[in-house]
Amino acid sequence: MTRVFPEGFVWGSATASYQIEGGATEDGRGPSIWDTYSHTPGRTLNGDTGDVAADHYHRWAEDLGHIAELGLAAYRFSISWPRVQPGGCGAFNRAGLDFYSRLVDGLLERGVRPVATMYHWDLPQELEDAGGWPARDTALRFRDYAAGIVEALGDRVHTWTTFNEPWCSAYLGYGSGVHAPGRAEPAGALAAVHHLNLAHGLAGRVVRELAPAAELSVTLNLHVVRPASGSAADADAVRRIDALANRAFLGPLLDGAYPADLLADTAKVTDWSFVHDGDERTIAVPLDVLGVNYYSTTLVRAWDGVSARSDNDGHGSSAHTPWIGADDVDFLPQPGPYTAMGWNIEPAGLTELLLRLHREHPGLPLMITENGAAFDDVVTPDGRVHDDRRLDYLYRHVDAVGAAMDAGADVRGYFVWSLLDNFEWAWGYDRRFGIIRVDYDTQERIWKDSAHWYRGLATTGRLEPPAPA
Ligand code: GBH
Repeated sequence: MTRVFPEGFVWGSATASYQIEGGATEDGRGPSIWDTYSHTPGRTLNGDTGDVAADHYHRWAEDLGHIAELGLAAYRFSISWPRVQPGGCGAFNRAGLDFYSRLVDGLLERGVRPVATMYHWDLPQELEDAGGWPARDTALRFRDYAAGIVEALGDRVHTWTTFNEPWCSAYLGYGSGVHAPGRAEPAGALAAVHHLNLAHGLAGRVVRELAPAAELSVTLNLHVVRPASGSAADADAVRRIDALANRAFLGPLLDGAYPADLLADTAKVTDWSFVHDGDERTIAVPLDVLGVNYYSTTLVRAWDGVSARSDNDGHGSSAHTPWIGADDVDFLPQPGPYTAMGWNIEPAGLTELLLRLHREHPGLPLMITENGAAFDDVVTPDGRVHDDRRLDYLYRHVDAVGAAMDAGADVRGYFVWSLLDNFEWAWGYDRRFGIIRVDYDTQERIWKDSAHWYRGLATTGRLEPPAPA
């Protein structure tokens, strides 16, 4: 079936600074927690680092050409905090700000809407040394950083997104430790949740003041959590994971308060005294649009304490759980098919998620700020990449977005993750999410079949089923 998206629906693609830029020590950039982490033996697959990545720091103009040729209406990128403010506080680095200023101007010249994320995981190392996100001061430093970049780029940026997936920063960075800075401190992870939320509120107010014409958003990786059975115990496991994964952010952001059940569930870990009077009001700065990243679903059951556990919950190589205070919840494998990340492919979960948000927060515009898939791509002798499975994944998820819109969800746009193959965090360069292939020996960019297909979608707004292979 052909699906026609409304005029003005925004088609874009997304990247993140540490994953594509390289230029890790150039023009005054300071170290981030991901430089430290990736250079620590054993932390990333094959010891890969973002030192060079897709060399976007030098090839940005070529990459702008690809964005324009794809016919995209918007480009979502992130600003590297240590590139523009190397120590995380004090002086800004002119050369770093100029890089993003050129990028924004280049997008505007090509008629592409700049969507800037302030923080996609690359905290200046000096701030981590001072305590990182478990420390309240980091949120205050973030406000000053936000003021510096909004002053420099201001209204030229169409949408300011404060954070990308604070869930990952808090729980993977400080809970399970499979992301930088690699700490496993349950109470610290919950403090990080709060300080990330607080930093969002503080920075949001800066955007309102300094760039009143810009839109304000935050991007969350919300979880679609399903129970293994109809039992009351499994329903309670869903409730608890939903609290940690979703409502720990949606609550303060949209309802002005942390959910009472979250505080009760985690009372053994912390008393939440890091939440000061007035913080929840600060966090609830009105949003213009909520960014939603979606990849897969989560299946849970209450663990009976006896049977073997599946533990399919993103522990990775870590012995520590990201699910603070929920050690007795078991994460079950799902039926597949899977992407190269081992994530279950389930487009209906995206429709379900969008309709939940529509139901619980009517009137809040939504944007899919990431969706995409890693597969093992093969380059044919004539230099093509027939990435049928990625193309099919994208087709079915865009269709799922359309289905949610048919049912009333106010979705404004869709950004494919990712424009380019890039540094996939703990998985290094082994996992490829790009619609454009990067040859890491030559830095040559090659359009995969999915890129050709996406250009058709972006330029017509018509979603056609992929031609059978
Ligand atoms: C996004 O994170 C990132 O924003 C982006 O930088 C990254 O390249 C892209 O996705 C692809 O990975 O722990 O049980 O929830 C994805 C967030 C968090 C989704 C961990 C899958 C694993 C299962 N991911 N989650 S669980």
